[in-house]
Amino acid sequence: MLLKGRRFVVTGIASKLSIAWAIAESLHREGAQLILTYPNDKIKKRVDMAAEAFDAVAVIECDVGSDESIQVCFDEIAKHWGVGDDKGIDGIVHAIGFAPADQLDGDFTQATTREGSQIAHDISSYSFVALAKAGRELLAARQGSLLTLTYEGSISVLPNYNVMGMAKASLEASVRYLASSLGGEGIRVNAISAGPIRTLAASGIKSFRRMLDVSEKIAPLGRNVSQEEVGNAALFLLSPWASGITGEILFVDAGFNTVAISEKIMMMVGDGEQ
Ligand code: 0WD
Repeated sequence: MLLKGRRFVVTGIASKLSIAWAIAESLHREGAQLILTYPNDKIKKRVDMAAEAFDAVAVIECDVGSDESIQVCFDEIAKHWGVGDDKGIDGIVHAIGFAPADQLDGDFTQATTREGSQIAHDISSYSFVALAKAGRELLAARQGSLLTLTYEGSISVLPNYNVMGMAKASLEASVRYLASSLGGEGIRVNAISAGPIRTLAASGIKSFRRMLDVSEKIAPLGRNVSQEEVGNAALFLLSPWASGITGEILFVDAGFNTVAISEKIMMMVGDGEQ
């Protein structure tokens, strides 16, 4: 019960496979209270299921593409956790990413458009800053922290990840700027760079299955990571055990990012023998 009595807002649950579902599960296991958000009525049912499973305090609409929706959501959060001597929240989880499907299919130079790029950056990157703005006062009241999810595509090229690589690079920069901006108020800001995991968002990336196969061959652990492993790392970063950590991008990817060329890769390209 590491987080008994602590309060977290979790965004980005779209199904039981969502990374946010596993994060909520980890937080709940350790006794945390949760408020879950959903972007629209289509997703609400699934978030209601999570709310039941994790005994959530409330389920609130929050479309991060709209400042008005974010404001209404945080007004609602404040009704639960913004009153009394112990007011405040201990953490906000941002597990949101989106780019139009045509942006994630084919040659980067050809596929990327101005509109696609704007949408990807708005929903996948700026929205983290928007949540930080909206939650600032409540987070400061309890020295809370912000956590987002990023991917290796921000620093290295992966097929079809395209404009999402740009958006994730921007998101990671925002982690550092937010950490600097909010550190004086005791608010920590971190990210987990997760290895590839089969979820709804991932299925929008062309050839994602093949990427899963290849990445498990390259990763030092010889496998991909699970939602639960990301959930447990999130639990650590959101907990008092990580009180000295901010502005950090923590890789939870079975070591994939540490490899440039390994013996295994040389074997794979038929170059095993000297
Ligand atoms: O391999 C993976 N699955 C990885 C995912 C590896 C590394 C990082 N990530 C990241 C994603 O980029 C994302 O930032 O983890 C985060 C969570 O993604 P997920 O768990 O893989 O995907 P999913 O279960 O689909 O949840 C993402 C959700 C949306 O799902 P859909 O499938 O409906 O697009 O983000 C939410 C929505 O619930 N979302 C929004 N929430 C509020 N407002 C909005 C929005 N405008 N748009 C999407």
